[in-house]
Amino acid sequence: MTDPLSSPLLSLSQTETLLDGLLDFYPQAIRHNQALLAQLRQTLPWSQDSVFLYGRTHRIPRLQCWIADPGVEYSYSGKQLINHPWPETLNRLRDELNKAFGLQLNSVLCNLYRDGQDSMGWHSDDEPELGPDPGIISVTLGAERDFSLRLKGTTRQNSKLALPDGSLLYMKPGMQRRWEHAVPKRAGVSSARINLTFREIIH
Ligand SMILES: O=C(O)CCC(=O)C(=O)O
Repeated sequence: MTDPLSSPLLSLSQTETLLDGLLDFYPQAIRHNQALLAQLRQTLPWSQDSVFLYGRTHRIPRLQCWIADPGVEYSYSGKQLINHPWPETLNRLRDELNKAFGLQLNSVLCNLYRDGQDSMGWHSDDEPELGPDPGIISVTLGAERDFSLRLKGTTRQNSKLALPDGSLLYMKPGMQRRWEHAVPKRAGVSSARINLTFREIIH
């Protein structure tokens, strides 16, 4: 029998362009999303890491796992992530994304939001390892959560987008220079969400 997860990318035909062309939203891009979520939740080596911020160590409010080609390393908030090898399914998805978007993605940061109490604070993906203008692909599996956006230098949310199960965002070169994003807590969400941000680390 063919593996139902052998080709996870479904369709990139339905798209909405936001933030003056810096963000493309594909609401239904991934197939077998529920099976993929269950497989990744069970098999990835998730951990709740700590970061050093404002002079203190904090446990992050979610689980995460860093997967990358050998030797590809990444740190944020003073913490170097442990590099894990590609599972078959994510490697295939990465290959499909590279072909579809003309990128050279060599890593993926996986985040597991166990329920609506897990979250991610305001930031932009602008670490030096990503180069000055990265293109980043973000895939959502499971519970719908809000993706909040604000212009750098402002303190209030300017825009938000609800990201449904199986959706994909292409954060294009230029977006990380101008915009910050966050995934706030959401009351009433009791199920899990996995987010996969595929990145190209430049050495
Ligand atoms: O979970 C999300 O949609 C956002 C993830 C994110 O911002 C990140 O990995 O840097």
